[in-house]
Amino acid sequence: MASQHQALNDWVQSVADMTKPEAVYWCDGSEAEYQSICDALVASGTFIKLNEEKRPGSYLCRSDPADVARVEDRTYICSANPDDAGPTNNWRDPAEMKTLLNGLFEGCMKGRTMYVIPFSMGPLGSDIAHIGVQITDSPYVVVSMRTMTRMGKGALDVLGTDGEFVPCLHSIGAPLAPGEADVAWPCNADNKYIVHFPETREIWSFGSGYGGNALLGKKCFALRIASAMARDEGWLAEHMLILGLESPEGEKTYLGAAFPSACGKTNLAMIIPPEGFEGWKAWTVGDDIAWIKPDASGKLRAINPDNGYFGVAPGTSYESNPTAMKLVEKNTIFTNVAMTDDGDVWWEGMTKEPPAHLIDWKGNDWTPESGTPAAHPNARFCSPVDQCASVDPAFNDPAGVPIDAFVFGGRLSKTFPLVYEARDWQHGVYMAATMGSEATAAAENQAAIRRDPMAMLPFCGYNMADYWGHWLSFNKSGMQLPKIFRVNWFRKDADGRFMWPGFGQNMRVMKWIIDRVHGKVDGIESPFGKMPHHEDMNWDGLSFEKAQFAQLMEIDTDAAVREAEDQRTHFDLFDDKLPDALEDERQDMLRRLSGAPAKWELPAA
Ligand code: TSX
Ligand code: MN
Repeated sequence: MASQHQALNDWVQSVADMTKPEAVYWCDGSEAEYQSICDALVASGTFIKLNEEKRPGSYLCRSDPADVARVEDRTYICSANPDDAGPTNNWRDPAEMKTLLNGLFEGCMKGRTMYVIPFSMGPLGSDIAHIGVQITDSPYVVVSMRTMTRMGKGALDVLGTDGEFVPCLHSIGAPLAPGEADVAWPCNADNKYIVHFPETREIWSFGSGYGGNALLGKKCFALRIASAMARDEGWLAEHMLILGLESPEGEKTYLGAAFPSACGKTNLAMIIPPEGFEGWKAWTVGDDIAWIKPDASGKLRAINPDNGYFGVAPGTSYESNPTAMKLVEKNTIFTNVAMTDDGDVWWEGMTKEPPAHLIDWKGNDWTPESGTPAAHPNARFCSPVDQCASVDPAFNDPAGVPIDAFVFGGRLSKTFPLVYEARDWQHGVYMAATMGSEATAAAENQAAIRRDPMAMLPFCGYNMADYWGHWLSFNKSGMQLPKIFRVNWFRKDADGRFMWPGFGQNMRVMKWIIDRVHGKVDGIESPFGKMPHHEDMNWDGLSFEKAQFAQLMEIDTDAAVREAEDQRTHFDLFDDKLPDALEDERQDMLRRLSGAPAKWELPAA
């Protein structure tokens, strides 16, 4: 046995007895180990080595076309009481689910190697970090976990002889009979189960090799299980990027920001200050997940539990996110992107003109006339954090970084201004609990908001209403709470054009936010919350007139009332579990709107 930890060794042995692999291998996390597994994946046909000149140290992997994304309808929260999973999760009885899983896992690794992956989510030994051990029969998962986590011997050392770890059991569910030939992406077509036991802090995942279904440290552990741990222990596990903004004077302010998918979260995490922000720097702590704990003085401190980026490739370009493009220049595992004739990668949105010929994500010839996407829309890059040019110097600081603001966003074409600030913590929790994005524009005049509270809808490991209660519970004496903001980069004018240039220009909004944090500017009271004066924003390098800004910030009172009424159907889902404070805030919002003019506008001076 390769560990000093008896309970871990016993668990590994019991899993081997159940799954019956051909071999058991303990990962040490070394470079040599990574390279030899990548070489084996090339030899077996799962990986294609990319052109060493164009994309050094990088590989292309094509998944089974039926195994391309997280499977939310096959994702379960198994708590003793269904109320503890809540109406937004799939619940199953823990004992019944264990029986089902035991059946599926029996002999499921026959003919394969069972890998044991000790890993730390967060800096090794940090008080905010936690240890997991993933067992998997997928070598693709092993090399991806090495990039995405602090994996191997260091994690075992932290674990010692009796440390706590979250057991993460994964199988692709595709045993090999003696002599049976393998396929490039084995998985289970009939049975996929992504199962969480928050009360015993266990994860069992069966049947899929892809992303969040299989790299269990990320969504399964760092969000679903960790959110339940955080509830019990008084901290927060959030679906947030962490961004550090440094002024020319060297003052540094960190914020956490949560957005639903397709809002450009990774782009914001790697924002480059535009013209007019000379001397400013933006630093990336994380692009996806934040673990946030109050310190002894009541200040919230955050770490990024990840050690790499598992980002959506399509849409990423030197124009939209040069830092991400440089990040993936080398030592990157690409999954389901297209391959160029010279052994490099391509995806939709990378260049204005597509190449004349590609091999698409399914391995077929592709030309611009093909009429199908060359890369799968959920194609991914998996790259190590230290290749990110903007990585924050405090990325590995075990103490984390102090958080001064939380920012919540959505993709909303109407009604919602560019930025506004919560009146207090409780109002901010209400703003975050009601956030969401427009369901993709099918019927333009009836764009319903798909609610995604705190961007945690698919990731909260317990009842969402209790989660809101947990957020509200931070509002107590002795805490130094961050200010809370809502932003919307996606408002459109009557002609359907984006009213805000977005991308690097969002730095102007970020600067107003940190000026508010440091008490350098006032906010104007509006029915939604506090808003910036035009003259309190830095407009150097961008012509954005006062009248244009007023339009971007205006509130159509009827539309806002309809929004507040629509929030009631969202709240109704949670019955009597809904914290009273949130309904109180909704009523306050309606009261403010009842006293507002038909069209609320920023005051002229
Ligand atoms: O990522 C985006 N961000 C955040 C950047 C820090 N995107 C990309 C879409 C999400 C995947 C955006 N798209 C943003 C944004 O702020 N804003 C928009 C909308 C937009 C699109 C194109 C333009 C402007 C705004 N083009 C021109 O103005 C020329
Ligand atoms: Mn995410």
